[in-house]
Amino acid sequence: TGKEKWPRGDETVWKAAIRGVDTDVPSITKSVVNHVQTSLARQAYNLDDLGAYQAAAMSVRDDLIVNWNETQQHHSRKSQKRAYYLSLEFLMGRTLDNALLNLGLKDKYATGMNQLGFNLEDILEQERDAALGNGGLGRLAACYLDSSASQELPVWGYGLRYKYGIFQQLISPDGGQLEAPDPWLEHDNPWELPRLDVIFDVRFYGHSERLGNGRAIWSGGQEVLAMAYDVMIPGYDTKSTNNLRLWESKPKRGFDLNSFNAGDYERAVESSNSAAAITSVLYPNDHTGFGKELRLKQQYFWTAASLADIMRRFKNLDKPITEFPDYVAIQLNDTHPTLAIPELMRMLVDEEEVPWDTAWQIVTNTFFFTNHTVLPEALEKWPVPLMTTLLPRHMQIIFDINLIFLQAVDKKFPGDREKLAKMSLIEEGFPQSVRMANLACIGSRRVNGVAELHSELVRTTILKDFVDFYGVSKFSNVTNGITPRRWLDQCNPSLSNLISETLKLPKAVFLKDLYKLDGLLEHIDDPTFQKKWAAIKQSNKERLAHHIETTLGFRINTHAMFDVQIKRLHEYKRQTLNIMGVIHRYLTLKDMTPQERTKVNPKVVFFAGKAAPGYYVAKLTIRLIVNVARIINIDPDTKDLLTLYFLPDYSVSLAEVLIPASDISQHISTAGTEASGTSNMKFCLNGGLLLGTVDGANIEIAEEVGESNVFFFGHLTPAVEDLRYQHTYHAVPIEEKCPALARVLDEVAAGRFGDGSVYEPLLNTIRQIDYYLLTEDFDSYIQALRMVDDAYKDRVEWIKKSIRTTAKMGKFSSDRAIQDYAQEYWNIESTKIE
Ligand code: GL7
Repeated sequence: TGKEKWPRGDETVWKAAIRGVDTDVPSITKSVVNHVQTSLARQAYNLDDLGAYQAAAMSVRDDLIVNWNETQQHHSRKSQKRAYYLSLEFLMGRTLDNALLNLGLKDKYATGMNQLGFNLEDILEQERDAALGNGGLGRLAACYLDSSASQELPVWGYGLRYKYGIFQQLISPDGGQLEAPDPWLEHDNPWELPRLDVIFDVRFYGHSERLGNGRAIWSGGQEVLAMAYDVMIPGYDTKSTNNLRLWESKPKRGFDLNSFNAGDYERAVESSNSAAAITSVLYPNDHTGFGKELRLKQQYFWTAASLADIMRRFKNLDKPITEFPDYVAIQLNDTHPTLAIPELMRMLVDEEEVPWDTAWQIVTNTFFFTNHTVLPEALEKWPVPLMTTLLPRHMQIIFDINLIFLQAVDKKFPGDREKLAKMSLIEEGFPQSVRMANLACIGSRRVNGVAELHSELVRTTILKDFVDFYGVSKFSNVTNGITPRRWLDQCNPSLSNLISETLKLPKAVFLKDLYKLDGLLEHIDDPTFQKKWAAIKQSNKERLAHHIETTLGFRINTHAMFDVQIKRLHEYKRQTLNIMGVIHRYLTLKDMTPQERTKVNPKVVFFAGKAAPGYYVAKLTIRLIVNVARIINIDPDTKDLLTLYFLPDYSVSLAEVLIPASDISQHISTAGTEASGTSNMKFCLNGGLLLGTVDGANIEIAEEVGESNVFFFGHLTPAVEDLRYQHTYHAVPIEEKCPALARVLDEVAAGRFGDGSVYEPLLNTIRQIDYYLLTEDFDSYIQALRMVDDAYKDRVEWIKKSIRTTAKMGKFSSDRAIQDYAQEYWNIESTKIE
């Protein structure tokens, strides 16, 4: 406001000394060298690329801190309502390149580093990915942070600072997946600021004593400390810089002094180790609700610390507690943070002495819940005995919420016992368990799915009874989005430049309003533009080939069509369908005469993705892919026409090289199983075409680009249930239903790609129940692949499809998605940081 008094000393001296963001090249080199000398304590003459990266990162960080401080002060001064995005995963990838782009300093740093004898591109490669996530859900959170900051919205992320991110994937000599830890913090992380002053106590175990007035006292047990690390999130083309706060667990006492004095050193450090373990590792499972005690501990630790922090910030505003929802909106990214609901109840009722009903009013106006999957195995359930031991007060609160809720249900649907049983927060069984999705649903103001079809499935399947109870308006859709800064400008700078030149618009215009890409359609028939477009795709294919040759030693034919499937290995995503399709293509090629083969388009198929370490069938699929590659890539009859690569250790950074190089990418989940998918959007934004099922966001992509620009195949969602029923009760032998697939399976079993018996369990998933319906979709899949081949032969048409696809991606910017959340759900406003 300018009215505050300068706290101490001479204001003019302070003001002259306060650092602004100095953006001229000499200031940049000065700051980098300064960090080399002081922060790194190294000499300029023996600096390597890693040191240069670290110094450049710290120099950029200085700028971010200035903006970040100003942004936070500004939001506080204006007492603005803020939104908090609680996510157990933030899959950030690398930061330096993104920060430079968002700050508009990339060229200047390139020049400055060049003057110091370094190549910026090489330096960028030194950074390790921050891989605090499994896949789509975690990367979505990262895109949403970028969009929030870019749109100048007061949004914070809250997550955990795992010491080890998602495991590194190695391929063993037999072709299987091996896991190694990801010690990503080994080289120090310049992008985080430890906040020694932001520390909270978090309690586990102990006992809860009811006081008779609705309140209780929870005491005893184990207390650990949550310490904050702040990660600055720069907006694009704005000063606005948001915060991602990650919690680290620490022991409350370094060690137990009594045991120490008694000489029992192991015992002395035991509790300290158990406290530190809470944030030691990211769980490498996705789409699974199966969790262990440590996972529940992580969830509570994180939600308790985050809520304590949010409450403290709210209290600084000096407003009545009933106004909490006017200043705070909390988005629950899937059910993982659902404990925030009973935790806020506990804080309000037990600590703030708010009456139960008022507290529930506050809670249900604060939270918003996003569901990310309808797969039954992913619905989180926690055993009541575990919850009672670990969080005795929360278990009481959940029972109380349930009692009141079920009374209301009974009133609305008198005597409908089945409904009560289905809607209860407690699932009967041995033991009983707490249904987290039900709790998230009733404790939130709104519930949303992540694509139109998915949101409809949420309404009509997993949360149907809740729709009947609350009415449909509580349940809506926000289709996912991706940030065009990283997924166009950063990963494909030449395409971004061409778009800018063609539209005659500065990049900042279309990178902030992606609908502007629509203007490309005017140029779609211009042969010069088409040539430039095709040349960029070609150079991206060469960039990928170069990357593969330098990292793995394979030489890739860049004149072939590049066909890419990159995502977590999961049966529902059907990498098996793809590999069976590859084998089918191989067998077909083998059956051809040399003359016939001359008419075939060469193709290179890429796979990448990790399997959950305990997911046997998924790991077997990787092994099959690798071993098929080993055979077909050296077959002299076919190797010029078909090769296959499994690229190990898929990551955000690898995606940034793969996606711009793709001609066609595969999104082939069984209809109704992939909630949205987000890489489909990334491929399309980079001019890659899509081969997919009528599922998730594929449908909305087709609505935008036109069905003739997408290669669709397979059964539709409504058919899936009936087909599964038939598979169970009226199974038709695979030889009859799908001879082409039967032949492929037989070849695998017969040992054409190494010991066939190894793959029996995988083949049986298809031969027996075939839950994911490969036998139903295989023929139409092969037909779709053929259509892709035919379409690719007409290069001009293909390029036009590619241009059209990019041009119609406006809807899929995460800026649009985050605006939906901000306006429809959180009710927060943008503010310019001057
Ligand atoms: C997922 C969905 O499977 C995926 O389709 C979606 O795009 C993503 C983000 O909404 O969320 N759900 C889920 O549990 N994981 C996902 O990636 C792990």
